[in-house]
Amino acid sequence: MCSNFDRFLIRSGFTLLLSLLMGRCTEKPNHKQENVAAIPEKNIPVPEFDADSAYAFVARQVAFGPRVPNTPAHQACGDYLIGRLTSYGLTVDVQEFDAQAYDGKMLHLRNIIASFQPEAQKRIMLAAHWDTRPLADRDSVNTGQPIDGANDGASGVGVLLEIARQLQQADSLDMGVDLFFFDGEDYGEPENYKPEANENQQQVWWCLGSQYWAKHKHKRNYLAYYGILLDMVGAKNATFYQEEVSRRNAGVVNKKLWDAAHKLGYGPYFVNQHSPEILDDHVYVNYGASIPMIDIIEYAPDGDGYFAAYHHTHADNMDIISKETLKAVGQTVLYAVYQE
Ligand code: AHN
Ligand code: ZN
Repeated sequence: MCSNFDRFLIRSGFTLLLSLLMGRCTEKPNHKQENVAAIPEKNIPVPEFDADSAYAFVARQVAFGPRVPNTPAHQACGDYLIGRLTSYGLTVDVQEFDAQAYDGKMLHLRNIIASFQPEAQKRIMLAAHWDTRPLADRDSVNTGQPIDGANDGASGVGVLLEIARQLQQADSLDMGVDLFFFDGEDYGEPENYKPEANENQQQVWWCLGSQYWAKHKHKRNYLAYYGILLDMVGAKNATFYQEEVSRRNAGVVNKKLWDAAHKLGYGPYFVNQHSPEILDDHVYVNYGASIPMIDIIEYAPDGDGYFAAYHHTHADNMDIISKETLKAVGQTVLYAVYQE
């Protein structure tokens, strides 16, 4: 029997029943399975996702310091991302806007959108958030200090940058790909935050960039076939479960990605079970922009909530980043894109 039900499960008896039926309490997966090269049904060769390159992109972001909105590190990292993406021949749109934070502060934010083959009708959306959390509210020390966000932020961006680099040579692809780097995802209120009596409680303080984009698309009538969000995709021995909002809105996409991962030998990372719903940028893409988007996000079934112990602590640094995990996610996403 499961010993520690997370608070999401406690909140929802239905989810609890469902996850018990789905056998959520099985053994931890073994990550040692060998990778086998696979040829997608379309027979177009899929480029090799270079995990060393992705890792270097993660380290480069961390080297700027925490990418907290309104700081020089945040500004410098945003400029770096725009420079990299432009150098790969992509068309880069930058959405600059100000958004209010839970504490009343005005944040100066940028969503960065890099497009491969911008004229193509059929498009796939890949996304990550590039900002990092301004505090370490799940740590026991220095909780007021910002975190490195090597996994929470930089890992998804690192995978997207490596995909951007690979797309340079993608002359066999006949569709478009848009890489979204959302800002202001992780500026949500602290764990123990007590709202002011007069505070508007309807406002969600997480995902400020995707909330803005859903209301102000970078292109009028923008549409994509589907989307994939990457969040915390670089930790050692990470496990990705099919998250509930993703399943509800883009179940077919979930299946496509999990099937691809298993075919490629990454089954131990992509567990064929469900995880509870999570508030993340895909929520606003699904419900705000009506584009089906899944979230590939680490789920720690044995943790005391959704996330592993490093989450929103100073342990979220380069020490927990694994090239193998970056490879599993990056190669799976590339494979899925090339299958379309
Ligand atoms: C909440 O904790 C409400 N949502 C998680 C989304 C998130 C935070 N992803 C990374 N950091
Ligand atoms: Zn976070």
